[in-house]
Amino acid sequence: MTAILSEADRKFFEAEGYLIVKGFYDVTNEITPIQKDIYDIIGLVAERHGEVLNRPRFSPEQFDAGYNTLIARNRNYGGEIYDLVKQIPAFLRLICNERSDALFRSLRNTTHSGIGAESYGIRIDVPYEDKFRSHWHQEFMFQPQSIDGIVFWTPLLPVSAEYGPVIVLPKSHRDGLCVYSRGANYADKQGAYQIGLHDEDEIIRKYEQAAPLTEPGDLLLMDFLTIHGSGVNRAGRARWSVQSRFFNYRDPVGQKIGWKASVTSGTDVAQVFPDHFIET
Ligand SMILES: O=C(O)CCC(=O)C(=O)O
Ligand SMILES: [Fe+2]
Repeated sequence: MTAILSEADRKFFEAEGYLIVKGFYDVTNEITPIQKDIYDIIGLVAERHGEVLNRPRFSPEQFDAGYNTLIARNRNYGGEIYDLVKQIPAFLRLICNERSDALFRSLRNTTHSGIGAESYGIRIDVPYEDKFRSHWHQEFMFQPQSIDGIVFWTPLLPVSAEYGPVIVLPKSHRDGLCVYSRGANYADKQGAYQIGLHDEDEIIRKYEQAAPLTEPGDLLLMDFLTIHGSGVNRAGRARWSVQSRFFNYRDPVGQKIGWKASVTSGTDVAQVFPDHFIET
């Protein structure tokens, strides 16, 4: 497990706080099996609700056939599918595969990597739906495991501009953990989604924006301190993507706070980061 990344890539990641690794995953062996199970789960959920779907046979290009139709009939079907696809063995194999782990350990020069509880999943970003979009954030505020953690993000379909790729603010990781508030800009949102950057506009204005285009097999890495957010999906189809995160048990900050679980698992980040949190 040596030389997973070129020296240039490694330097780019350190300097910019993100990196695209083209073709990191083997599409046929690692991505297609996930797509196949998603296709079948969509069918099984439809069946469970007595919904008839007329759809083409499975193909990697149209693995989510029927999803749009189903959520148009009842949006809750989408939520059911969202929870179920995280339990696909091929997905779990992908997120903890040896090469990803080795890549993390080598980037962070550590012997002890971890994957936080509920720190991984498959996003299904439905066109024009705002409710579940991730607004600007740094991962560490939502996944307080180690400050040097890294997000691994990979698409299940080709993400062109109309799909609203993830927007990254290059070099923002260099300025450290921002101050956040709850119940300000995002007061009308659900639970963890209420937490947002304090003085968001002012902070975002300081950086350039990058929205890299990706296709199945490509890997987007983001430093846990890099500010990023969801683009707006204007395509006629949901943007499906896999996210997972590794943290470093050897990180002193993580050790001090006790490698906490994610906000969605119930961690109260206002308590974990009293100096980085304003309650409004
Ligand atoms: O896919 C997105 O829109 C956001 C992804 C994200 O915030 C993450 O993977 O940490
Ligand atoms: Fe994120």
